[in-house]
Amino acid sequence: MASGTALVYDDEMTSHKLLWDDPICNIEVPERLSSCYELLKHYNLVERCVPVPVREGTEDEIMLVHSSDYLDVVKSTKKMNEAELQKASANYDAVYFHPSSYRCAKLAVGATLELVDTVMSGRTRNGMALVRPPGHHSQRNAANGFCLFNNVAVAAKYAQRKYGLQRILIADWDVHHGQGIQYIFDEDPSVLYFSWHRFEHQQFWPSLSESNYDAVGQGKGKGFNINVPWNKVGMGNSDYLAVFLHVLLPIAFEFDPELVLVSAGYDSGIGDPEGKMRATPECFAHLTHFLMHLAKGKLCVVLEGGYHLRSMAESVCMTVKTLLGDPLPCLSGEMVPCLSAIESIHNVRAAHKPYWECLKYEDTIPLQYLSTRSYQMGEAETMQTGTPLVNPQEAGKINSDEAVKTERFLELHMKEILCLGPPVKTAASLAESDTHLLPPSVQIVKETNVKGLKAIVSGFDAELLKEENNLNSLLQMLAILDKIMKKEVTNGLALSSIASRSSIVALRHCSHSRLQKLLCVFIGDMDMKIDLDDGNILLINISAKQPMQPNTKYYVSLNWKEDVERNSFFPVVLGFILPVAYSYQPDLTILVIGPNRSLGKNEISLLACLLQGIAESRIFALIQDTERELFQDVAMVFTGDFTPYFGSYAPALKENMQMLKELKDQLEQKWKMLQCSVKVTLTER
Ligand code: Q9C
Ligand code: ZN
Repeated sequence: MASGTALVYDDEMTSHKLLWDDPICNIEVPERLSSCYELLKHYNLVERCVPVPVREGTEDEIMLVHSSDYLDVVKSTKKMNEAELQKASANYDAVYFHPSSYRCAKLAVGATLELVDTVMSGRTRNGMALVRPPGHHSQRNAANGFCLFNNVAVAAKYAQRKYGLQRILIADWDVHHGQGIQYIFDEDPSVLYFSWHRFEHQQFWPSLSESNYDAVGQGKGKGFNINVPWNKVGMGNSDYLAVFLHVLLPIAFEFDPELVLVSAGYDSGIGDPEGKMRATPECFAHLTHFLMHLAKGKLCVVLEGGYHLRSMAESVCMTVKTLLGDPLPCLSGEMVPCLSAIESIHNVRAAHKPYWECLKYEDTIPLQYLSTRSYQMGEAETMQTGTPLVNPQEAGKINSDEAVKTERFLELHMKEILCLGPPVKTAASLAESDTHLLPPSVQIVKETNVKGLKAIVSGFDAELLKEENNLNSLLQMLAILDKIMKKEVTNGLALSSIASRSSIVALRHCSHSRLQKLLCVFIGDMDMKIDLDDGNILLINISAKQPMQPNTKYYVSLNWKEDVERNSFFPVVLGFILPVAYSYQPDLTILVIGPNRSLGKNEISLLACLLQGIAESRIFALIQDTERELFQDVAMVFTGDFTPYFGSYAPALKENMQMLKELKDQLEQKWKMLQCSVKVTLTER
């Protein structure tokens, strides 16, 4: 399996710059590139990547997307004087040319194609290209919004041609709509294009009606264009997360891409003067982490916008760190999406319902009228959206203050969230004869000097300690948990002949230590009850049996059975388990694979992978000892040696979807990340 992260960069792309005064274009500066690279060096991330040299994209490659007439126009600018450059620039919206623009634009295309080649050939698993000028606004016959050639669109066409790919996902997290990409693939069902963008009911640049949620693609491409309009500024981590969990990821897993390209603009990050959003750098770690689980990990991240130098550079570093497999910082802030974001999500899901199985049981209608009305009415909604970053009256004078404020915020914030991964990622315990099951990087734990086991156990399961075997495996399990809690390792796993009973010991042990909150996802039959009233433990039990207790905020039982080649568990993980887990914000996750597991390998690896996004990636898996193959799979997932394929999307039974919906309805006021639709009642006008 491919490993390693490519970094494609060349400082020659800093030679493209604005030569005259232009208040619109003056933010697209060479330092955008150099400051990202400098910070990557500062965090020692450059040396951990595989360096990939850039090259020029050829004319033929550029013409996969652009007309030869347009190519000639851009080419002609290399010999122009300043007056001619200005005149050529004025033919387009928000564009400047420099004598080196043509060369840099060709390098930006070539850098992106080199990244695709290293990932598609398996020389690296994933990678990032730091390029300028950006690409996603440029069109077949036009430069637009600082973009000359459409780097990512050319890369998609190139990957289709060279590697015969049938399905490519382009995820565009830049704060602007990449209308250029939308136009190029509008009728093409082989490229799924997703973009969220500041829209403000079409008031925001480029102010196109085709940026709205109802532009779903055309002809054969219907359903393969996803637009999420942001109708307010100030969107933050929970809003971005909600869109990934409730819109992009379910559709993307159903689409099942063979390659993922990211139009990675960081103007959607905090402090950006264009975006005015609030997502903090670690949010990009989480977005990256999600996308790493599609297409067997084949992920190419390509820089687009980003105009607050520090914010962008920190976010780029978070992206690269995550590509490298480092543990993720917790997503900061209250995990509650705002009403305007939920409205947008609702509308996109409604618009795409005809095209995607995963949205089939939505009973949604678009909220065009409600949305417009509350936009005009304002008050109630504003309260839930939070205070705007900038008071419009003072916007001009505050702008630079705002940049400085963000700078100071980030100085502190990055120190707070910086989690240096321990040198050994994974610890495990198992019998000597079984050590061949584990990848070599796993630390085998044999220590058994844990104090207080008797005290933990004797109160409720004295029988447990009578057998020597039980005692040893319990002690080893607690030693691993201690290592995780002391941050000596990031994650761990253990086999147990009594997984269900051991899990109770693990939960007790952890809640007696300094940890505040534990998430336990238990797959299989639980044979005992535990107290969950204090909120220290949230237990989700997935079992084929009927639940023995009624569902509450901290005890959720999901009656689900599944063990097939294909996978119908995506809506459960993305639409329920992860929203609840992210809302809860645990300090540690315990995944138990107990007796009579009702899920198969595909569903369990999906859970093991995605649960690594929470609790700073701290996770412990306790696995019934009859499940050696699963133990091996989870070990490979935890060390990061392997990105599994989770099986192709299969529709779930209608009654299962109904049950899931009822559960979401029941809990969405308690775990707010579950919200993905606005309930319209007849009493509302
Ligand atoms: N009144 C990228 O982020 N703003 N391009 C134009 C006109 C242009 C952004 C405002 C913003 C272009 C790649
Ligand atoms: Zn942008």
